[in-house]
Amino acid sequence: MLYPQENGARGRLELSGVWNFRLLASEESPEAWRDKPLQAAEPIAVPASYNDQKDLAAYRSHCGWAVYQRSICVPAFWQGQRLVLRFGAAAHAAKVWLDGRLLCEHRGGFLPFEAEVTDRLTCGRPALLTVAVNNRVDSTTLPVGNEGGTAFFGSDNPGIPSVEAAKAHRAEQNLPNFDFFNYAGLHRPVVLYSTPPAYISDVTLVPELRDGQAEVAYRVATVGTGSIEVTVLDEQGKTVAQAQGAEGTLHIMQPHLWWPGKAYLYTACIRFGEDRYEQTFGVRTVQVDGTRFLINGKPFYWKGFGKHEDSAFHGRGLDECLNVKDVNLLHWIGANSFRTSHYPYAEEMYALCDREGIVVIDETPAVGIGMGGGQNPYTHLQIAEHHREMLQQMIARDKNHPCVVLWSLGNEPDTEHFPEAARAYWTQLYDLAHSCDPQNRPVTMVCCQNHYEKDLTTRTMDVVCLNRYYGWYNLPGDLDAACYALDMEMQFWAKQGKPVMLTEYGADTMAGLHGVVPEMFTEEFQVEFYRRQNAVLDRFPFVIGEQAWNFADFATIQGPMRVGGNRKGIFTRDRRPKMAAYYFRERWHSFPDFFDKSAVPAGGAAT
Ligand code: BDP
Repeated sequence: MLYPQENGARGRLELSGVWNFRLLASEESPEAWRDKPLQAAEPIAVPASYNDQKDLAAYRSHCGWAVYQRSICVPAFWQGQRLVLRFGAAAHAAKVWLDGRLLCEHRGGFLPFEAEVTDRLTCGRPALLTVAVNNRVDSTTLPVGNEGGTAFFGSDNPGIPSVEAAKAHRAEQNLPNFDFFNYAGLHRPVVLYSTPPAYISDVTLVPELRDGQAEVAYRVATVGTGSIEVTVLDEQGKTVAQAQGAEGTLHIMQPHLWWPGKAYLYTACIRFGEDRYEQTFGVRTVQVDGTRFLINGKPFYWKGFGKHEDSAFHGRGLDECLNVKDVNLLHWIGANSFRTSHYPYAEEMYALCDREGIVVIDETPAVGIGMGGGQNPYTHLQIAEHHREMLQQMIARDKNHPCVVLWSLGNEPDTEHFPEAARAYWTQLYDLAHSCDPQNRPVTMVCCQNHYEKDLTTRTMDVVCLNRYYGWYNLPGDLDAACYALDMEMQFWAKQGKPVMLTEYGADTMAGLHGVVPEMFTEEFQVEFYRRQNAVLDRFPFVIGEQAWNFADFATIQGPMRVGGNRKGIFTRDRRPKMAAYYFRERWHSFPDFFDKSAVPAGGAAT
């Protein structure tokens, strides 16, 4: 789906601002408000999560429907244009009405959806826009909810009404099966955009390098009649290639390549009748070769983080200022990459990474695919079809971004207890990702700390991505044992012939808590944790990257394991550096983004 663009042929009306809002009780139906102004409405900012905009437990822990409403008016001078209403993301399910008539419904809280409204709006006349969002997560959603209720420490608490309701799956609770706060609402921009009646509906660009020249295969999808022209401009606005027709090849002589840390963007300017669309792209190649991950033919070493879209007040809502700040902190610390853990991020972030040369692992919202109590998630959860849709939609949305070089099918599913079922489930998604990505990028699935010899799935991926908590959840505090265990596991991966990356490893750290003896939760422990484990990783040539968990502290559900959220950030939630930030800054600036690790002698026993 194309990003809504404002240009000589297309208009874009931002619907960001303060809307009317109301949380609904479980017995209330959002339909009641589809055609009349919300009563007792409260102000709510869009885009943003609603949860932290008012200090009420009801906002924070709401479960079910909430209704947003405002009036919209398309300017009279847009008359004759095709009009589309587009939502960047609405978590997690949405229903949209215009003047009381249902316009569209959507499932999935992290990808855009849109509906044509040309025949539903009269230019120059206001219309009532009502949007209901439902934040429920359960066994049919991605991410997955935990309908069975919280973990009941020490006892199963018989006779407590809320506990009994949860056990009977009747709970009015919304419990995540994942470790980030289940923020909800209209998280990304809502826009009304126009195109001419005959319009460009999709653009696909696939750059290849041949003998030092770029051959960019292109395809333009259109609706209506007209002829297509494509002109490629370089960063100076100079024409470097041209072509006609719906598909073909653009030849760029002596191209500037897109490199991590040194981005270069071309713009494909597409004309189709009255319509125009400008699609930026980079010329770069990506390939897995043995145990190496090659960008433009050179072995790349991943330095970076798992992140979250998370900040004070906005929750998971798009904050472009925060995105710019985060990318600048990535530059400051010497990182070259991050993973969009655990869902596709706002489109604006990928555009920023394209421009800033940050490499991205793009992840679906498939997190929480694992159950307690010996249940098989692959038979118990009803997510397979939804998962396929989310993967296809994510790839369709992000396919042209040069920053995206690896797709992640999901995070930390159970691959150990039902190894054959897991392999079958993930293999069909792996094949689907390869078949629907026009650039055929490598594909991974991020594996949790498990019995890696029993797991049959992780080893089948193009890149082995491991989340490991040696020294934290596993062997807590004992860094000697942790390093020994990590080394032991690496000896296993050495035999698999795949590139391996740590996509998560980390230690909760309270900023300002110090200890001469580095004990858990102190800043000294976090530094020691990474210093010791990185020394192990450095000894293995097939280890192609390290992504610390997490870039910054982030909000989670309350619980005995979390002190005001997850504190594994290298930065605090308000982006102040912990001691480990200086450790990584020194380490990551001390070696380049590209180097041939096969020159490093293979590792031995841990120290
Ligand atoms: C991993 C999850 C991540 C958690 C992290 C942690 O992938 O979402 O936040 O553990 O516990 O298992 O800090």
